[in-house]
Amino acid sequence: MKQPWWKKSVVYQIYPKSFNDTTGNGVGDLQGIIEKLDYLKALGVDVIWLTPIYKSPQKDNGYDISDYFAIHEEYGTMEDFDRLLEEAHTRGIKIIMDIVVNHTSTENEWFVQSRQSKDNPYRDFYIWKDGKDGREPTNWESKFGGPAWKFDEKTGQYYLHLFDVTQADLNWENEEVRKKVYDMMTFWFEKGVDGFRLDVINLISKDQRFPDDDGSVPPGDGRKFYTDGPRVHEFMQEMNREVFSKYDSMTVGEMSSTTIDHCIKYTNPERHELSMTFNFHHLKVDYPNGEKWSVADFDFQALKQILSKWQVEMNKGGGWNALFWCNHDQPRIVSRYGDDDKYLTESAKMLATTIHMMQGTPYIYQGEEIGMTNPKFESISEYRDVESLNIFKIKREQGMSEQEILEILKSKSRDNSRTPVQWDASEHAGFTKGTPWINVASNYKTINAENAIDDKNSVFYHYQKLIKLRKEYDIITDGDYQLLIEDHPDIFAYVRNGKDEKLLVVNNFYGKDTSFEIPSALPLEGYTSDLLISNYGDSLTDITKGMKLRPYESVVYHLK
Ligand code: TEU
Repeated sequence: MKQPWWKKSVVYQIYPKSFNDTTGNGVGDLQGIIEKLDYLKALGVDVIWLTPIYKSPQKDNGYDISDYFAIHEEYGTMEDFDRLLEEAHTRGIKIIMDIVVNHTSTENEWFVQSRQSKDNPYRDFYIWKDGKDGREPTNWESKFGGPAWKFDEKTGQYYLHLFDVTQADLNWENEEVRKKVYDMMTFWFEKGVDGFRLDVINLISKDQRFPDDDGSVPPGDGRKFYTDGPRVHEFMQEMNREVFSKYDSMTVGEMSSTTIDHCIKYTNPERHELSMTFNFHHLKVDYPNGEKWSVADFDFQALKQILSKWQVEMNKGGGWNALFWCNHDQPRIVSRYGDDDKYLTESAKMLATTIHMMQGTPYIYQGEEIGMTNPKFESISEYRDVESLNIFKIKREQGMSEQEILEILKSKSRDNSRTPVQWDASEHAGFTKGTPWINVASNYKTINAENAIDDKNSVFYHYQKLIKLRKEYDIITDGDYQLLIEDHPDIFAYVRNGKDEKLLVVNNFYGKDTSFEIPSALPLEGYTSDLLISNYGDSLTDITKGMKLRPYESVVYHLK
């Protein structure tokens, strides 16, 4: 049976605010994306994921939508969007939109109406509850810190906000809400978009008992009462039936704190829910005891086990992974699991190879393809992210020193990935002629797209080659996965098994020489090996029983 197009696609995520500004207001815009489409075509990406561009007060940079049918004025007009879509399609690049339907901005007309009175027709579009014993209806916490309920004087009730207080959760139990959402999605599909990235879509079904969290199951912030909730699969199947099934579309769900079993249910095609899912377990191995707000080395053995378990189980269950290291919420991977100094190029390429040779659809976050790093801001005044600023305030109130919090933000803040794309060595890295809404990282004179295009050994051309390999070798899309030498202290090695061919992927995750023996689990007799890609110009062209790898050396061999 013909495979869906997105199984061989590579997606490029654009955070418009920080991509390319053509008006000089310091904020990226849609025209700025149009001007870089040829750059993306040269990279070889098939799909662009646009983070929210809808009208928004921008409290959470667009994840607080006030009008689903209008373009945020700083980004341009609906005509600009139509032109972007046409120009992308002309180049054979599809566009998927980021859609946020777990919550809306409190400036959305639906919420403005809902808060007017208890009998307003929109009242039940949101989740309003009476307080309990003079406090919030439940002890749930917002993911951005503080209580997840806000008291509204006008009608004397609380409304639920799992994120910022300006992001009110929609009531998905209300059929009217679901119908409005499906109509809105249809509006964008009818304009010609190719699919959606669905923001925290596994949080939309809440346990209607709204119980307190007794903390017996960590982390005790209430997420167990709304994560992969009681009706979530019913709602996904309804959304697919009412909307997705009517278009040749790709849909990817962002699944906060989810499980493999649920992701198999979300993505097995026989269930008609979503095309694929993002999960974040591999990006929490530097959260000691699950605590994001800390500075810690990543747990390499846990990383190998988690990525491998998801590869094996999702394949077995007929599910489909979205493969990624970076996005607009995560620190830059080369600063996090690689080396953003001496071995920046080698480690950035190694990290790319590690996930691009896996089964799933790979995602490249803007600037990842040129090795952009965390900016290492020195002052809280440089930060813009609502989550980071909330955490700074909370930690200061708890008595943590400013310096200690700044060290944590340098490592974990979402702003690490939100600094402007570094296009060239001119002022503000060629991102804007004005003052950027957030500072550019100070290394832009060396790390920028112009230098990358001029350097045949750059990270850019490594990504370009990985994308080409995915098109050329079906084994990357279809082969089974097997972790090798799983306890090795430095090496992440795996093999992809095809009918009469294999792919051997070996990555040194550390900045020192290491070695390993090809395990008996990988019989080499009768195979010839062909080096497909490496991050050193002179890696061994064929495998031998005992192999040595240099700092961050990464090799892929095709065995047939
Ligand atoms: O993110 C959901 C989310 O859970 C992450 O933001 C992360 O959990 C958070 O940083 C807490 O550590 C999505 C969007 O990607 C994010 O940008 C939005 O802020 C959020 O939802 C609310 O819409």
